[in-house]
Amino acid sequence: MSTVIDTAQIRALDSAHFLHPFTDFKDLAARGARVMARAEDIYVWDSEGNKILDAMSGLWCVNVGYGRRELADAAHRQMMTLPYYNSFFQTTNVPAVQLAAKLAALAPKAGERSFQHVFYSSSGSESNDSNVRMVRRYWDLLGQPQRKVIISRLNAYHGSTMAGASLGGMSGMHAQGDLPIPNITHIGQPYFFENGLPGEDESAFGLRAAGWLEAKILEIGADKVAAFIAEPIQGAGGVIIPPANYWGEIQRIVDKYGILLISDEVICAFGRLGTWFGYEKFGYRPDLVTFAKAVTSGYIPLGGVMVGDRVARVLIEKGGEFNHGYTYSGHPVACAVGLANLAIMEREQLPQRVASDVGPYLARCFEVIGQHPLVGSTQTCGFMAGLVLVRDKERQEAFAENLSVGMLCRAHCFKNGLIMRAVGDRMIIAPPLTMTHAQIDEMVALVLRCLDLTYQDVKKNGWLA
Ligand code: PXG
Repeated sequence: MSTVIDTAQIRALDSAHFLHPFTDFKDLAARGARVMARAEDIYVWDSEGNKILDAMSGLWCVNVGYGRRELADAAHRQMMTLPYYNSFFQTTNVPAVQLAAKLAALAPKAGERSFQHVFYSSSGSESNDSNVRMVRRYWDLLGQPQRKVIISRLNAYHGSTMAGASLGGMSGMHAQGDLPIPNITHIGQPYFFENGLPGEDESAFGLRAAGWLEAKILEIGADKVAAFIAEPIQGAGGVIIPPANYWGEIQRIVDKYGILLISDEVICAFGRLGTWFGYEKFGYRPDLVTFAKAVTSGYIPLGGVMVGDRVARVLIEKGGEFNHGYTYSGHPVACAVGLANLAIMEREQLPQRVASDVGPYLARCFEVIGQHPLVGSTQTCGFMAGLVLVRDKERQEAFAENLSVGMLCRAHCFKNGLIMRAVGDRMIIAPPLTMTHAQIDEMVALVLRCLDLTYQDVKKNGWLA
């Protein structure tokens, strides 16, 4: 299928009318946006005909790949049957009910930490706003209204609404709009490369990093802490994979003080780590789970919170009316696409495929990438991976921040037909879970070529040690 787009005209209209997210408006208006025209499988094409391998699954969401007719058909069918109805006034709809039941069935059973209930939104940000509302309501209903503080982590990403950006630990976001809102506070992230001490091994660091949570709880007063929120692996923060013992220690601490644990799985759920939910991979037991993105593989906006039995019981039995919700909570078309998407994942066994086949293969490929002279180290988990660019491989020395070596590398990727994200000097990928071995090989060859080109640049500029 070919799409004829007048690139110059679309660029001009874009500059004139479209304010993009996380964008320097003036800068983009001057340079002109790349116009994405179509997509198929793991590739996207821009309006000038360039074919690009999308190693980021759009923005961590297109887990089943592009061009799935089943998802379009599910949306079409539902639009012709019931395109919209609200869930506010004692009404419901079939896809929303079926998807909630499906999500409950996919979550592993674990006593009080089982999940029977879903609260819907249309995005990860909204879902985390809902989490704040639910967590505070929970403690109010239990007669502990002083339990208000939610602890999060620096360099976490939890969305871009007022609550989402406050929960997130991005200093650039806090600097705009008087954030964080009250009663949200942050501890350090479990990033060994940056926060490990000289001579400290990774497991000692894991315990020390988890200990920051206990120290913060004691500093605030345990009776004032409502919840701890974290991503299983920090995605937008740069694929920060915590040490193996980190999550067990976090679980011990939240249990000791009775505080709620929110697992923000907007990136890590739905097969990304080789499990349906990221918390399964690390063996912890959250009370609330945020989801969005890959629940529909990004084909249509949908998000929500899976509400564990501990919280649901209180909200249901003691709560009366919960004064919170969205026009699109339980949107029938979005939920129908969600159901069709999960059916594809089940039929093609995508989580299992990541766990036992393409995940381990990607890990082996990244070991090879790790030998590149520009690469300090690589990390993979399931079907996400990161590497850090360094000026001195031997001494693991970072480049000066103002050199923006990551952005240089990203530019080479775009020019050479590869989408790879740069977070500072960390280069990261999260490809569609459907990739074949041959496609992984193709991606790895592109990564290596772009690393070579970046290496030539930094060498020429005299930036190496
Ligand atoms: N939580 C997590 C863990 C996320 O990754 C959100 C919440 C917010 O979801 P919505 O649907 O409101 O965007 C996200 C979103 C990046 C990038 O640069 C990552 C996200 C969004 C935008 C950019 O990696 N993740």
